[in-house]
Amino acid sequence: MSPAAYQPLKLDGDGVPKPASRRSRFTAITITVCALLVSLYFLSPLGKAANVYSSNNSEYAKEPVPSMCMNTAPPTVSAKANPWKNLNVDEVVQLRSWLSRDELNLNLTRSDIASLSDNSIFLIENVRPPKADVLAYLDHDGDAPKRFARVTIHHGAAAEPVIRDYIVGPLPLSTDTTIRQLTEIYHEPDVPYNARGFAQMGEMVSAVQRFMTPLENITQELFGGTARGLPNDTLVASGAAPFSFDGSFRRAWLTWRRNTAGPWLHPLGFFQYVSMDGTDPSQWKLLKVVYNHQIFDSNEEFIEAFQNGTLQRLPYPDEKDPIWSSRQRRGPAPDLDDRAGPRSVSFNGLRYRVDRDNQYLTWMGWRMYLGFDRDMGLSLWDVGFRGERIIYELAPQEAMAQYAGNDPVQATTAWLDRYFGMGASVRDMLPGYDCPAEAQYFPATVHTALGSYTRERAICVFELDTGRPMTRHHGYLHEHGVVKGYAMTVRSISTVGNYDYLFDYTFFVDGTIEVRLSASGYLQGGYWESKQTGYGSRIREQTMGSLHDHVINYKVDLDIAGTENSLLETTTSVEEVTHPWLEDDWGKTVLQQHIVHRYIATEDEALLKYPKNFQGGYSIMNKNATNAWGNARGYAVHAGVNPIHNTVVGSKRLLKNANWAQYNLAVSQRKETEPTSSSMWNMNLPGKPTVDFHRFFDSESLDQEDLVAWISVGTHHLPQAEDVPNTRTITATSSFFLTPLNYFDYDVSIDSTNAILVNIPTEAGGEYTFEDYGVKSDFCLPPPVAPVTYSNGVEYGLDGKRASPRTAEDLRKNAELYHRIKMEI
Ligand SMILES: [Cu+2]
Repeated sequence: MSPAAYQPLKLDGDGVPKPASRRSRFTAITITVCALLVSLYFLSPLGKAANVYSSNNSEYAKEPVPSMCMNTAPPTVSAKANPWKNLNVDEVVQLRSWLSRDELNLNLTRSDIASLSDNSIFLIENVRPPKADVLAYLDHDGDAPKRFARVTIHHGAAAEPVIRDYIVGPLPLSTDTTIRQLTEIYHEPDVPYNARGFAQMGEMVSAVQRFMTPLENITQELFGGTARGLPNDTLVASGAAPFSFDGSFRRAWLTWRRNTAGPWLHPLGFFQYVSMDGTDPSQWKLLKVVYNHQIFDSNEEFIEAFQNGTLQRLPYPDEKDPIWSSRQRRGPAPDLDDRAGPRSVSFNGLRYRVDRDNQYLTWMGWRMYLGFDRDMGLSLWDVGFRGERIIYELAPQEAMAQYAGNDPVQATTAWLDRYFGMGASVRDMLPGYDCPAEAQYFPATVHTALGSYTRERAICVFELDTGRPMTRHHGYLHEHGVVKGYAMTVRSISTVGNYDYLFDYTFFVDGTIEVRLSASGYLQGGYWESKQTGYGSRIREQTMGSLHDHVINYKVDLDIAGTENSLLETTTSVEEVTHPWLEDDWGKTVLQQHIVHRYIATEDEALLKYPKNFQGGYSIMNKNATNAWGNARGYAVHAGVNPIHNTVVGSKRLLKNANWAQYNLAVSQRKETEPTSSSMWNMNLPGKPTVDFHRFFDSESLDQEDLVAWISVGTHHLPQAEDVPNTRTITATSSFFLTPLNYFDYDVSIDSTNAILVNIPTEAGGEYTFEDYGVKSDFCLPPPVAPVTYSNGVEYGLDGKRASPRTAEDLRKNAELYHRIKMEI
């Protein structure tokens, strides 16, 4: 039995709780019964009053008992219609039907039954409207921007199969609606078919079955498992990317693993290199087999070596302790860990307002709209503070992970996870675990080739006492006090195969924003043997974690006092100077530091790294807007945790498709034709990327122009035993801050009334008094924490009708195979 979680509190006349004195078992039972009765009263229609104390006739009747906290829903706010809201399911269904009309000659086959040699729709979603239209709408009461859809079509039936994007609109569909190819945002007008995304994995099944069936007896003997396409298969495969260099081929290394909890940590050291060239899977070929550093050009050669005894074998897989790679608890729990930990409760009611329909929220002077898309999930728009826009768009762009190792998969893997879709990989969060118990949730709807789905808990919002003062000082003349360190976080989590990405946007009362990306989930484990030394760390008998870098890029379209901004470089250097007043014992010179400001004139100088020792930094300023002290107003990019960039530059598998990863930040002129630093096809086109980031930088002026900062975060991931079972978000995390730089005339957090000012006694030995600006925390009974519930969301077929719930096996296939090309055959 656990000890009592807390001692009941007595309340004195002014409602201040005091620790309980002696209590008998009888009185403890009595107060429990009283509290229950009072709670029932306030839950009944009679008990409407909030935050008042009540009493009854029992022994404890004289002691006030708090009522239930009544207002647990967030206050509302009414925003203009969200210009970035995604299309709804009906609109997408209507668009599919509109696109299928004969007169368009698109010759489309339903995506859920299309083969690779058919034309089919891969994606339909909203187009983000031009900024000028949105600003006219939001700032000048102009018309709502016209809505358009972006449509991605796989032209598998073309003589030269190709992928094309189209713009369809305006919406809603009418006789004015037209379709045209979207090329202006890409550096290559047509996307090679070999760079295509996966709609479903069926195309791989038959091919891989051909490659594995002849090996059934051998895999049983070497690995204790088989992959025959049966429900009880014990081996699963995963492909490594990229699949192509320039679109002229589509090939992948498959690595085989045991089909158990956390299969990513159960590699077998068995690899097959397969060709997926062309649209006929029956023609796909097995090109190589690699096992224990022995290379075979065919299955037949491999079988021959196995049968004639020349195959040098790896140790039989370790099958002991199957829970080690699961998330089941193990080991003794720490002292007092049987008690639930603390949770925060907004006793006075939530302090942020929401407009659920428009996915809009405000908190402590902040405002923002939320957007959500297939490629990168959550994005923030029109982020303002104290009535002024600071950021037009804040959106992740791409997530890179480049590996190293002495095996065909780890040595060649370079993921760009936009390919799999951060939005498509968003999962419902676990209330009270992924976000604090009182967090509010926003839904997101994503459209895919096979239909649409809505997840109710795709985004959470919560306010938290950071437990650390925003500012404080101890002093004597109205100098002693604290401003509370409250923060509001907007979060979304995407599980892309083995990894879980936590996207956090945290807002502070001084005008600072922290953008943070944390990772958890499973390592992409490699097979441990001594030749892997130097490429990671052994984490189990036959498993290693492989060395890799993560770099994630964000688009930050800052608008400081308008759209005309400049890029300021600040550096501090050391100087030795002579001053006339230095005629003293210390000599005539002094060494000191010195600030140098320089505006960076053009994009040519704007591919940037943080200065050594962080002596200075970069900020977006408006030269024509000054604060009261004559300083240009601005926002600084401040490095947060793990301010790294990519280590390996120039590798062929990331040659030109993720050049932003080389820098901590880069600043370019904002253009409608350069909306994003990557594309879903970039992963498979390192030699000929659809979006070539370096081409944004073409000598254009950065002097009082609309600027975009492309800011990266990341981690050098040197895996270790503590990555098992899952990587920890406390160190596998990276962030940057956007913080006011002479934007205000003073630190505006001092305006907060959630603060205290200490008055020292006027007489010696007198009592301290406090100014708390009338803000007092209420005392009410928070509602019980609701039991955890979970949902996989609502799925819609291509016809817009709700699909039947999936079985666990089907859910797993649908999630994992799509995102990490994991196949069960
Ligand atoms: Cu990692």
